[in-house]
Amino acid sequence: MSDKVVPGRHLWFFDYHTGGDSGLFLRISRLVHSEQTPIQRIDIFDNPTLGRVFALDGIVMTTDADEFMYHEMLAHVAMFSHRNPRNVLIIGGGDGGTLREVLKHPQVEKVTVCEIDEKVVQAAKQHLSSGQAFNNEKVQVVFENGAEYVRQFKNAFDVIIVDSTDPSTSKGGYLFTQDFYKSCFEALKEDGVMTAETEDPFYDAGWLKMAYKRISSVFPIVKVYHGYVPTYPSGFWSYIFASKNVDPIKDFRVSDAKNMSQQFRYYNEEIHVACFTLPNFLKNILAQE
Ligand code: AAT
Repeated sequence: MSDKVVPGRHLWFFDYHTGGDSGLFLRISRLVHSEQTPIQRIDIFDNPTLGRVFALDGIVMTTDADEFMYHEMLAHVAMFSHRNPRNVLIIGGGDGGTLREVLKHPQVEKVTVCEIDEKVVQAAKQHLSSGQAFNNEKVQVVFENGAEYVRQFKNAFDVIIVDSTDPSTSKGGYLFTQDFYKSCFEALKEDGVMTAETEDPFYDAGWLKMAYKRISSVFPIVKVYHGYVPTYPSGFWSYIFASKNVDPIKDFRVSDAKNMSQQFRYYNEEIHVACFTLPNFLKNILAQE
């Protein structure tokens, strides 16, 4: 490649992985929105290959091209494991992607989104297609730290979905504590289920291990599953399913998932089962003390 600056090709975004010695770089073809909020830095820009990119504190949260992979896996593994998910709480997720997926389920009567940063929701409504999910009468939005908010509920929700930033970005750390998981356990009904994003098991295995240990100290059923998200570190993404007595395979509403399958671009009834099959390196991480 020439070392000359080509006009219009000089703006780049660098997302440093934890540790700072590897990462992802993306060309910016158009700057859309940048803002420092009291919580974090929001950047939204366009990339010719990935479409619109949304980043917080310099870390990619979503791109038009692959956000469906992440949001479908976070939402539908929980939603199709629950017998009748009517009342759903999403913690984080201010971009609206998880919300959009949850609202595809006809049983849903109410979805509460508890996002710590009001400015994320405002920017998403204005600049992201996922933000359009907030225009739905079943949705209630609360701007609060999810770890505080969830404490007030006992036996209230069918499904809780934790769509948080990583433990070192903005206030994501609150959503990886044992206290928070305990509050989620209590806020769930007896047949309730939780899913949480737990980062990549390659660069940040420590975070997954920490979340797994802490969730396992609170919930009797805890299962790690995985999916592919190309713009997240390593592309190999982990999630945790947790419940009091619901098993994500035995209790899986397979025919409902099959019937709704045309609405999804990543998730399907085969993936729902296959995603719980873990490679050995990942099993070993979870088995470590
Ligand atoms: N669905 C898009 C992907 C995200 S966004 C995570 C959201 O969680 C952000 O909008 C952030 O403001 C919000 N958040 C962070 N901490 C809290 C908190 N304590 N309470 C409520 N909301 C919070 C996540 C992508 C993760 C993958 C990349 N590492």
